[in-house]
Amino acid sequence: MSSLKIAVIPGDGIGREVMPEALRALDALNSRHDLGLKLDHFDWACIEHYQRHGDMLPPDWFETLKGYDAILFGAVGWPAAIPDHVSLWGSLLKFRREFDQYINLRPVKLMPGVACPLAGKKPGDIDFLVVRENTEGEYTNMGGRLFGGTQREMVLQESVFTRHGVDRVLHFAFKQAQKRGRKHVTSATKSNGIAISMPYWDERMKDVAAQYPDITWDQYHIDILTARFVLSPERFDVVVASNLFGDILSDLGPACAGTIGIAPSANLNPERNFPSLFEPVHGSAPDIYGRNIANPVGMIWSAVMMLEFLGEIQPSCTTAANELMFAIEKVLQEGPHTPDLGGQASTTDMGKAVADAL
Ligand code: GGG
Repeated sequence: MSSLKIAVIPGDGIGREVMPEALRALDALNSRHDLGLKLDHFDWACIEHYQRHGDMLPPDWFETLKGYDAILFGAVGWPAAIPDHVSLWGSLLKFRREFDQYINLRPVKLMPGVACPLAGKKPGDIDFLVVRENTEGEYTNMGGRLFGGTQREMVLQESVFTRHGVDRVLHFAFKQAQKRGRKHVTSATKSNGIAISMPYWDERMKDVAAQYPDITWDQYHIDILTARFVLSPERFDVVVASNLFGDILSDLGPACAGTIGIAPSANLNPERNFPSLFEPVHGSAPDIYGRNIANPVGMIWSAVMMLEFLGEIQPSCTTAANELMFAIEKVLQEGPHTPDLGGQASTTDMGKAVADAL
């Protein structure tokens, strides 16, 4: 059996606390199923690496990582030391762009055992996928500042929407809908206010949708869509959105489903020309770092998504993914729970409980 090379990057803040819990579960599964996972650790983060070298990553990071089968990533950001845009563009966004991880797949699900803040919703009512465009859109570092420090100060920020980039994420969303029960895609734009790029997205949506007659679809302006997420989340199946809108929706969705602490994500290069990256939706949360109270489930569930992805090349990983998901479900139902879920357990307690449930 060939080995699967995994690069482990805990990153900053609570990324360093939740990552060991995902590794605890992976270690158990690796020996039980002989998965052949070979894990290498990289301490590339704001504290230490940036402070010592003046950069988030070493110059040879691309060559170092490109041969890996997957990257397991914790979180990025330590704004007390490094501005957030410097750390994000210096690491996570480099991975997404240079490894062409153009899909950011973020499942949103109300799980049994998790209290829903929306009145009357039960498991099954909230179960959709956010498909976020991940390499272009509003996330650019193109633009500039003119007349700095004067009354005429002016700041410009460009967005980029290419036909290639928009079409491929729309096709991916429709293909995901084909695998699901309700077979519906919702597109998020803001075409009345953002008058060039968003009508273009709508135009491509109409064109791509016509190629999937088995899938129904609709589109909303992002403002009313956020209201619908809160008022009637059961209407959504697959939601496809630009980089910024997808980021916002994939924080709002898990918050509607109880906690962002359990939300996973997969940054995919579906063609497997480069490694894909798996990370919790939450960030580094400096406000709670060091207290061992972060929910480890978002990180562990991201490891499930990694195993599912690897399962297409090594079937034993699919079995392991199913077992790990089952263990997460058990702990969400029975506890112990971290404070975001109303409990008093530590990150370590909850992570150990997931590993014990395997
Ligand atoms: N684990 C995810 C993480 O560190 N997120 C930080 C963040 O702000 N990400 C922005 C993004 O996903 O675009």
